[in-house]
Amino acid sequence: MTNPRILVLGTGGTIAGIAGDAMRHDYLPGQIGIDQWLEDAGRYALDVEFVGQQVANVGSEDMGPVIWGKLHRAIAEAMEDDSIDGVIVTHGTDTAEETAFLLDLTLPLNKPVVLVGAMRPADAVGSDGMRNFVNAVRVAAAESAKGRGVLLVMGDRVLAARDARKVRTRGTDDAFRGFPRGSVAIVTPSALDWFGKPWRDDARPRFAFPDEFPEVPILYAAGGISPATAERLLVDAKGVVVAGVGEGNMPDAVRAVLADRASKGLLVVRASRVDEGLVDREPEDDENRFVASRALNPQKSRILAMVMLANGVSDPADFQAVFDRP
Ligand code: DAS
Repeated sequence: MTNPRILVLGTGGTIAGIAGDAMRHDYLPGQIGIDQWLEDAGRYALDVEFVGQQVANVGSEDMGPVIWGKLHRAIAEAMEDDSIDGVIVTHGTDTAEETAFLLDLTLPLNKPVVLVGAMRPADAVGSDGMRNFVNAVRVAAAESAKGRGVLLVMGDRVLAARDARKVRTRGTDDAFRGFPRGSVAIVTPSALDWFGKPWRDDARPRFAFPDEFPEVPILYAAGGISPATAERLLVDAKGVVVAGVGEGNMPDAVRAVLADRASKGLLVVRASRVDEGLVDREPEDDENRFVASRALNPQKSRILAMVMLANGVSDPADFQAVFDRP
């Protein structure tokens, strides 16, 4: 029996970062190349064979369509390559949830795909990167990880891409949580325990990867925010996601601007600035042609909105059906 062969795509982030000293005075993301990283990981005798590819080496605040496109192409090829059993993407934690969700929506997924990052640089006191990576290897090499879409491994937790979100800027054990399902598994270097059965019975891509990403800004609602702010934000926009107060609410004057633009074809998604904020449809959403984000936070609502717009979706009812899908 040969060992599983795992493709590891490096994009940078803190997992590949260097602190410089215990106080992180000289912190820089994306300093360790994937070859060096995999050589270091080789010390742990993981019974897998690694194939490394440096896709980028950036802080994930600079993640976007160009690197997304490179990741999508590399992983789609790996799905067709019988010599690859699973894929790991090392990624900054700041936008990992967005990349994971985008790939979850647009990739063929007949093998495990796992995103992993770190809250502390590789040379920091209490660094978490290599543990997270070894955990990710256990998941990516597991037959039981198939049929679960793209997964994110952080802090001994396995999260579904659709649920994953970064909830803390510091700390290693609970920086990420899954909403609404919580963790779908617990993983350590020596064990992987799933909390349920696979849920993706169709390995085909749900949507085509966008040739071009439409402009979909996020309007962060707050007390007294002006309709003029909304108007300025909507220049060139094909859609807008509202990080609404409470359950996707906004000042009446802003709602009026968005309803007017929605009547002319703008996609308007009501999400919430509240963490773990479920946003369900309101009666006036039909009249306003608004879409409710349900369990998706604003940044993942934007990913879904861009993908659907790029795939030619235009009817609010069609958008809502996909936001509703667990
Ligand atoms: N350096 C930030 C990033 O690249 C944070 C991190 O990776 O944890 O997202």
